[in-house]
Amino acid sequence: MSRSSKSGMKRDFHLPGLVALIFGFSLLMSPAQAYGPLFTIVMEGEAPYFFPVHAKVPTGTPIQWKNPTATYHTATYDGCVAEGPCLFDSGSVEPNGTYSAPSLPPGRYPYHCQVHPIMRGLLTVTESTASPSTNL
Ligand SMILES: [Cu+2]
Repeated sequence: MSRSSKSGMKRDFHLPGLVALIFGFSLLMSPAQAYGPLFTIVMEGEAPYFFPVHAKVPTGTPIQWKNPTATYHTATYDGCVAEGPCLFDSGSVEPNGTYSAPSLPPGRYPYHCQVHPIMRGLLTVTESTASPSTNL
């Protein structure tokens, strides 16, 4: 399993900042909440297939898809197979593999899995700097 996008980490934190950082990372490990530098979307073998199925993140947040299943999946922006620009396409993400999205401007990005068209998700990148949310 490869990890990336740790560029937000710095070593010159004062102690409260360091504690906040560690707390942020522990929240990141929980699938229900994701604060901090990296927003993770989990590929799943059953509905809703992408979790959270509607991810809403502020612009600039690194976004990663993680595949803990035993089969290959993709996270392919719908524009890649329809008319329009192909803003992101993971290609095949192997079991236990990850894919990091390129930085995206604010907007709505419906995407799907090319291997399993039933797998559909929506990524919304907002202009605000509010905390990431899984709410609609
Ligand atoms: Cu799939």
